[in-house]
Amino acid sequence: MADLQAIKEAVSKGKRKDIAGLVQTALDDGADPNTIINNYMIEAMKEVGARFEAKKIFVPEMMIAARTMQTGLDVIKPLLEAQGSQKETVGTVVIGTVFGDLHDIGKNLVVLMLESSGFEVFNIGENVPPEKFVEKAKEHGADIVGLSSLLTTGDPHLKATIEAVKASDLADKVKVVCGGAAVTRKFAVDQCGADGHATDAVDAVKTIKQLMGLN
Ligand code: B1M
Repeated sequence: MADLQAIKEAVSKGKRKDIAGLVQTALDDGADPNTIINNYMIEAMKEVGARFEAKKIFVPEMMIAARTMQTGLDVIKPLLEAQGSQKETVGTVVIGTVFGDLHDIGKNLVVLMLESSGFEVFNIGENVPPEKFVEKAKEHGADIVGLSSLLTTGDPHLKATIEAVKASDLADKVKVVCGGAAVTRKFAVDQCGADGHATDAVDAVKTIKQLMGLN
């Protein structure tokens, strides 16, 4: 019988050795991969963030929790990838985490969801300077540039990246979509001129499809 609470606890407590088995058992018992991710793993990471903020845990514990989540995601990944494997490419996305920010789990989830929805995605990594977003968007003929930002100190870099895309000759070809815990719609869209903002990976797919006129 699937013990989804045990998955949440394993991520939250950083029980990396247990997580793959727990996730596999849950999948074998018929649990929905998206439910495991959204209702248990991401919730666990929110708890981890709250404990970090309250100074009950520190960076190493946060890191171990992140690695545990990643190990669990690796079990789910092939299932989500298979959902997208038969579809034709519906658009091209270049995505990265903004300069100064090394958080990658949320961005990688967005990548997974986009790929499973038929997008070709170029994941250009973390700590990405504005000019690299522009360069890679040109190189890959992107329809969308996706920016992920988890730190409030990333705000100026998010703004600089949006400005760099809008100042380039990509401006009328490419739409910029932003997301991540530190980013609000007000800041990204209203103040910085991004074309879209998404709250989670499912919303990212929906927002990008809307911007491309695919809905
Ligand atoms: Co960091 N960290 N961290 N951290 N970390 C946060 C973000 C923090 C909120 C924790 C806290 O204090 N409560 C806080 C930021 C505070 C702030 O700026 N206001 C923080 C801090 C302070 C730091 C350091 C500065 C700590 C330090 O060193 N003193 C440091 C910074 C390092 C750096 O980047 N330069 C740091 C380091 C780390 C670790 C390396 C230990 C680790 C990251 C490991 C990794 O990513 N490989 C880590 C972790 C794990 C977290 C928390 C706990 C969890 C992040 C996560 O993976 N969540 C986080 C607390 C929190 O977010 N509640 C925290 C799960 C993930 C699925 O969610 O990333 O939000 P998320 O992605 C979601 C949505 O946001 C959205 O969809 C995703 C899926 O639903 N989304 C998009 C994301 N990108 C999108 C793009 C889109 C659309 C949607 O369109 C393109």
